[in-house]
Amino acid sequence: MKVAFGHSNMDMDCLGSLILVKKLFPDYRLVKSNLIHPAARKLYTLYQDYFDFLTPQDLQGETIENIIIVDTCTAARVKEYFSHIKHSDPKIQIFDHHNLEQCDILGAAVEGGPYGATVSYLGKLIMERGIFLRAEEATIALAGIYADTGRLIYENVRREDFEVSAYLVDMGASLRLVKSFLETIIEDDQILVLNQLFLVISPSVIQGHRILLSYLELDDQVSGLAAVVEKVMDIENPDAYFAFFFIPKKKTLLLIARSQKTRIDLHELLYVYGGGGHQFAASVKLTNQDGPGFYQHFLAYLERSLKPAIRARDIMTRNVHTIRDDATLLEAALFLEENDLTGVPVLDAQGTVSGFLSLRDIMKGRKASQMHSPVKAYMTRNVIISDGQLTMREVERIFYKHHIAHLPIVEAGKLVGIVTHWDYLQYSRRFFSQ
Ligand SMILES: [Mn+2]
Repeated sequence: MKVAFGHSNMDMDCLGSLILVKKLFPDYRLVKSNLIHPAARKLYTLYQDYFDFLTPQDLQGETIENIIIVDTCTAARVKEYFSHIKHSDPKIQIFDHHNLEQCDILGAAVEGGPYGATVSYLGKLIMERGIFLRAEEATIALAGIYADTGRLIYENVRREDFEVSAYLVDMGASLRLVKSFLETIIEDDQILVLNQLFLVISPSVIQGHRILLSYLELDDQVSGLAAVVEKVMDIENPDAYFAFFFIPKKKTLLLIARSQKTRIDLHELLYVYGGGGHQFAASVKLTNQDGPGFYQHFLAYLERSLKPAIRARDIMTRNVHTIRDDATLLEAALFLEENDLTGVPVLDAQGTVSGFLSLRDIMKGRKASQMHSPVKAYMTRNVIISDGQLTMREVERIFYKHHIAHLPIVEAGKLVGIVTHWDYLQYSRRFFSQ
């Protein structure tokens, strides 16, 4: 017998990968996990016939020659299947997009790459072999890519994710259905928790990061809490969110964390407590806990452990071009052109920033035929300046609020740098909101 399965608690990438395995390797039977991830439950319920799954229990007593594992290379995540596979020495082939070097499934051949989803890797094979898919199969597969890539916007996205998505749309994948499968807040108790969270979340600034915290006691376990936390994240847009859920009667504490800054590495932060995940999403479950006590303890830990946020001084351009306020507009125009600038801080005789001169100001002078007038006659006098301590969020706000493209940074009365749109965009591109 040849079988294929994914990790326990199957998600949509897992299900999408399995549907493609079935096309690529028709002589394999698919095996389902006894647990379906809440986010994949709707898709699974509606399409279970297409998979024609065996259960892990069905493997009992069978001789298994070949196994394909999708979407994981971690032994602990496929234990529920192997505990039923006895008296077999199967050849194992893995298709995955996680950290393949860390594979701990012994003797397995590992194939894949750093794609956004395992579906994308298998989809490439499907494309290379010119295999056609039914609209239903294409829809299931596309849901897998969209789920694992946040609709093709997460940092893990590669061009292959787009290529395979395009192919799946060609094969008739329904974007309308995919969208409905991606809706993660489905259950009434999730909505209830969402509403309760808005009453208890407290924003705070730790090491310059905007951090959201919440502590909520629940009567019992609620499934799909991670989706609720992500919803809050979407709406509130903090740098990171730490949501504590405590079930007093079970003395169980669940901490779900999400971040959108590389500087706040959640895996690293929660690893200490035996939890983990990855950089931007991690969780930890603790038993035998005093809920409020742990919450307080964790706050102190955060204050100590968070790396300070990037500030204006870290990204500003240091050697700032400036112009004296007694220079003529003509000189200023030439100066800007020579240095390829759209604006420049103006200094008075004492070297203090007294204004800002932009191309627009020069234009006004040109229209009035006043190019021999001094800069100070046409410069903008109410310059918005700041010190280097500003966080990136504050810089961004100043740009929007005052419609400016240059922010001179002044410390102890001296101009020490300037932050422009360009600096900000460079930083966002390279560091993704540090
Ligand atoms: Mn995956």
